[in-house]
Amino acid sequence: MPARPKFYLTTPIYYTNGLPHIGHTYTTVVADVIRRYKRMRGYEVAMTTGTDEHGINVERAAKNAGIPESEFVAKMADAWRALWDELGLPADEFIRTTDLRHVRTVQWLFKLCRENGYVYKGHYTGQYCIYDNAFVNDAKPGDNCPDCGRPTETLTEENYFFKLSAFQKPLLDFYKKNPEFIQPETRKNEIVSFVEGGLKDLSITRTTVRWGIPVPGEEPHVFYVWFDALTAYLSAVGGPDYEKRGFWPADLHLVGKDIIRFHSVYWPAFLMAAMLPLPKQVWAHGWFLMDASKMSKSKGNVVLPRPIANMLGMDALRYFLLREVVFGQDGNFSYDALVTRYNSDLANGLGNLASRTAAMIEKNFVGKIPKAGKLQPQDEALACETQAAIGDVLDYFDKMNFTRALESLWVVIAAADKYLTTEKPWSLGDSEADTQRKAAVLATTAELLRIVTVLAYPVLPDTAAKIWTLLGQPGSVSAVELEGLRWGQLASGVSLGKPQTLFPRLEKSEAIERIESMANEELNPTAPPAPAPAVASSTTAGAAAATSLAASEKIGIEDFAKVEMRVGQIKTAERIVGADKLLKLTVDIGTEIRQICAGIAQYYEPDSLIGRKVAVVTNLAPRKLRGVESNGMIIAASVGPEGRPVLAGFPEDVEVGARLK
Ligand code: ME8
Repeated sequence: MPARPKFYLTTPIYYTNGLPHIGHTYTTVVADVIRRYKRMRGYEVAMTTGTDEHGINVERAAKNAGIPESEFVAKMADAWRALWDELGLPADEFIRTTDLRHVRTVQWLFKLCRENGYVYKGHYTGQYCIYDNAFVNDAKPGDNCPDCGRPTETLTEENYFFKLSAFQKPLLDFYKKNPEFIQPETRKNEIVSFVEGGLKDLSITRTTVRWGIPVPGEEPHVFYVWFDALTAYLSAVGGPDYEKRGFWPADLHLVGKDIIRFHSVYWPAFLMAAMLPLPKQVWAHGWFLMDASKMSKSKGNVVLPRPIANMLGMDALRYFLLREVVFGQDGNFSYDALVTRYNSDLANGLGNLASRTAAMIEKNFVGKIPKAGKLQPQDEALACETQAAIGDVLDYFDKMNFTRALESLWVVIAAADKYLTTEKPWSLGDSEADTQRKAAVLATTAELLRIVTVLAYPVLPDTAAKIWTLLGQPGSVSAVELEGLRWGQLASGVSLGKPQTLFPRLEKSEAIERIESMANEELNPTAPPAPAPAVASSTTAGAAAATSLAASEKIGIEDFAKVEMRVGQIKTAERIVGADKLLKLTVDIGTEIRQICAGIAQYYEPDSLIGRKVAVVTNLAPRKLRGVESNGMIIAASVGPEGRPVLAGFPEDVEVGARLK
């Protein structure tokens, strides 16, 4: 058997001073989709992701955590790796920039660049924050430090420089010869004009940073940010021995638009200087925004992947990320749009088509896929439409136009729904002619479903595997070769697998409240669980992972003392549009008036609450519930199997603001 061609793709090597949010998940999901797609097209694929572990920010974060840097980054790298595994996005190569194989590769690359005359020692002058011990990029004399707000000082230190200026022409020539190197086109134009504007040499080592890869024989120099981080792509597939593995040069670097310049200017220049092969393509996607701004933990607008995967299933999140926003453009993330798509496209669309097709075959053909027999023009028309969609979808996948690929598939699903509605196989009787007609209609629908399933696999791997089993098809759907996918290959006579609900329909507001509640718990792990808006568990797709202390586990008084509770008095109360269970309250806690959301709307009329004295947890981190900020928590008993909230109160009159101990 001839060796399969190799395909190597990467995500960025993510910083370890935080944990993955939906933005990081997006890039990694796309990488996984391409990996699965390329495997179905006959490639041997390697996908690298990893962690960027050096630099001043990590030095600081470790100091805050009171542990050595090496311990801090090891914990963070474990957490990143574990989350990718849990979400079904495991790396083929997980590279850490503290791995020895990476350290050696960076030092080797530096040696090559230096031997070829592209590295020199010089002095870097910039604004330095003596309190944070770091240079402040882009600051001018007189500017304050953006982190601590204190004045910066002008400082000069010895650095190694990379002669980036020597690569202006070689880079422009390279872009011209390889017009697809930078994608999408708009980004390419930006980069070309940036390079045409002239390139300054780049400082690639620091003597004021301690936590980094040492420059051999040149201590205290350590490599600085991009020379270190970008090289990880090469370290992951053999470093100096890259030829043995055969995966370098990379076929595709997937990045967000924030780091396109480093990947399409610095990285090819470093490799040119070292006379190493250059990657074939850099693809920059846009940002997922929350409330039209970039996500950040301090703004409280970070969307986490795990609660969504737990509630809707990872396939639903993958589908949404790829379907909602055209790859390359920015888009807004909203739970509302997510659950809407889940219900319309997955539950009512694909899920419904699969389950009704299987149910009709079960009922009419004792659960065995019938042979199509004699066809009518409308059956053949649907076959032609589906066959044509195969070419379109593959073409869209090749062009990384995932939105269009999925749209095309859902057009086919809609055509099948319409076909069933027109042909009405359920209204046919048991005569031979009617039975033959039912066989033709159901075999046609099952064949369409088989093709949709194969094509959807890269985006919906779990669902596709389930439908494949449901249709009783041989082997694994992931092993189907896309090259040979044609109408007419459905295995007939085989028995259907056990029916199962693929995407149970969800009540939107309940689903959102549940996701938000899980996200709040993940973001504030020490906070006691919110008076959670209860969700009927029969509607949840995944195991909702609400972790709380086991009833028998004891805490010390010092743990209890961390929770500050006070007597509060409710001043106003109103319902929140679109959130059936939540009330928005303003509560006087003695020192201030707080806005607090409480999941009690189904049991308390807003007006009945005004003036009521309640127990309030006052030192919870603020969080958003259905987009409304909640700054504290009202204590309520949870009564009965449905968890009916009953507000804690005070039989004697108490002063507002009194502390509960
Ligand atoms: O930049 N929308 O790491 P990083 C879409 N260590 N994608 C997003 C996103 C959002 N809101 N937020 C983050 C670094 N991303 C360097 C990279 S590579 C040699 C070194 C994704 O942890 C997107 O891929 O800040 C972006 O480029 C990347 O995460 C930045 O991750």
